[in-house]
Amino acid sequence: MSLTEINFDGIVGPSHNYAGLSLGNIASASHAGDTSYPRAAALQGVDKMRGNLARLGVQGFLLPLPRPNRALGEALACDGTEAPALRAAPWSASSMWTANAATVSPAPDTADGKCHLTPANLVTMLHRAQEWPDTKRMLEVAFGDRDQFTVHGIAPMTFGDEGAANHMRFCEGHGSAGVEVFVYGRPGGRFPARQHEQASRLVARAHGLDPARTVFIEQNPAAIEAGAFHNDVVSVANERVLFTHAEAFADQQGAYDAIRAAFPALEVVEVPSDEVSLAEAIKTYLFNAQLVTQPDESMALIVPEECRESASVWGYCERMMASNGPIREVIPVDVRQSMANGGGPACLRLRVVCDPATVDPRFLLNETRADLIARVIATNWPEQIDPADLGSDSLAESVIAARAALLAALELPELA
Ligand code: SUG
Repeated sequence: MSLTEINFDGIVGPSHNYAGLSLGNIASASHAGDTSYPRAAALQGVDKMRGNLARLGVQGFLLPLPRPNRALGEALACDGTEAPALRAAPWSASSMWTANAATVSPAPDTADGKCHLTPANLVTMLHRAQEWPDTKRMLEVAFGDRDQFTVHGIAPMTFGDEGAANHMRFCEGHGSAGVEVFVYGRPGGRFPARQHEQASRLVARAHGLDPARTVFIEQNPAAIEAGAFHNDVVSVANERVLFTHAEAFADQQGAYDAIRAAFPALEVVEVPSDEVSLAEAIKTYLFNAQLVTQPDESMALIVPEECRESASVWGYCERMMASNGPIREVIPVDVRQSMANGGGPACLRLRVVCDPATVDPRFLLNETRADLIARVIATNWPEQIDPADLGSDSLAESVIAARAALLAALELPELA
């Protein structure tokens, strides 16, 4: 059994649009009303996956969920007179950000030696709270081997849970026992704190984590105020390395101390505010990066293209690459369509450490499948969507047909 980290990217759905639905997500708010380009968005995602497949040797994917969600439209009594934000919610393609699909605890961390997944309830945002039933069904198919995986029910709706975006794992190597760190927000600020402490704690208990190897940390309220609606907008971890902005946590030194007490090998790469301001970090999504271990054991940081366009951020990256630190390579990728809704490279992936042989192979990428997916997208995904189109019958037909074509091509009738 060889345990490997697999990144499962969300394929961008055919209804990808800019409706400004996420309060506290600056990119989503500032692009509200813009025309979106679902075909280009999904092809950008496929290109990112192809790059990572070549770089890492393994890559998974998750499928877009059924949209428009008629049940939500009916529950909202949508009849054309409702507010545009309500009309848009059943059309959201937000499940592309699979870092919010679930929290994952790999087998070496859990009491029963299985990999545990808890789908996130995403209750804070209406358009995201509709995701979990279909996400759970899909996870049960992809990770259907009951000897290896347990897919749990969601946390009760009273406790907001946003999944892996607020979860970090430290370990010597992906296959060895890890220390899991849960980052939560304290409510009461200008923007919602989407990850509640009680949700983090109950997920840790449900997964059977060892309390001595589990750490709970409060996110810096100032970071939430500045637009870091998930912790993965201001920090990312891989193996022994924490790459973080200096203002990510409520008590920065206390956070390092707490992680180090459970994981003494911790190596912190802290980006000081006078080199990259919190605002610039959030604008460029420097930390919404994929910090990955390459086959030669070196670490690379896969960042959005936007990082290269910022003098302070790219200057920092160049100094980091020239330094003796653990991150020697920074690789920009173009995910601009997703970025305009607040989703960088790290939002688009869910990390699962497991033996690839135990995953339903229909969710694993290879070159042939990448070509197939790209072809279905190029033929079926709408080229553009204006938010005023949402609600139209003809758009609904083409979005439904596009997803059906992808399920047929990938032979996944269970998800229909
Ligand atoms: O939940 N954007 C997503 C972005 C999620 C990013 N995920 C991570 N940080 N892991 C969100 O705010 C925008 C939808 C809209 O405005 O139409 C949106 O849902």
